[in-house]
Amino acid sequence: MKHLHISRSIVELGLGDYSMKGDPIINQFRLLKEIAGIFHNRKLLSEMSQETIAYSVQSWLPVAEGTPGGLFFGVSTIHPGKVGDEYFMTKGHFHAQSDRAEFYWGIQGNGMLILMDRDRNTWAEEVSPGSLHYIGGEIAHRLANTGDENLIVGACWPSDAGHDYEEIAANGFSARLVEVDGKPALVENKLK
Ligand code: S6P
Ligand code: ZN
Repeated sequence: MKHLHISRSIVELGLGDYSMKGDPIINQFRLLKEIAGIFHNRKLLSEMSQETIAYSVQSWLPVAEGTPGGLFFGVSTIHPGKVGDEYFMTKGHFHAQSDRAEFYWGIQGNGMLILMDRDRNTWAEEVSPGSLHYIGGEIAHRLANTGDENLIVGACWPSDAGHDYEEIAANGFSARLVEVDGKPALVENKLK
């Protein structure tokens, strides 16, 4: 950062598919075998190809994780597919600093943002290109792809939010998003 110096940004977004390009980009892939526990029908899942990529996440963390006052940026791509009648989805999490909020926005494809509060009330918002979603603090969030193409979703969240995956890993959401009569529906999920 030199005085009077002009440069390009170090990260660029491909506005077609929103792929992020640049040095500091982190690429993560979640295979079915790594997230098996989130799906209801483990037997069906065990008969599917375990190496299938369920979703990938590109992120740019311009400051160290945990830094107060900074922002992180990410693009999540959830692949189309189902385990039985349950759509491919992300693990889902609360934020570790649980009052930290987040924005999501739909870029490509169709899906649902599944939300759950601390009292385990669960609801969902439809995600499609241009949909914008404010996820308040204390709200667990998860994306599911209900279409037949990739669901691509942008995200921006505070650099000190962190992730708490444990509560969802232990108890799940209180509802599952499944296909009923050809359409997505939330159905009650009993505590394990
Ligand atoms: C981070 C933000 C997203 C998710 C991504 C994958 O706070 O909500 O970048 O990390 O959608 O979901 P998950 O639940 O596997 O982290
Ligand atoms: Zn989050």
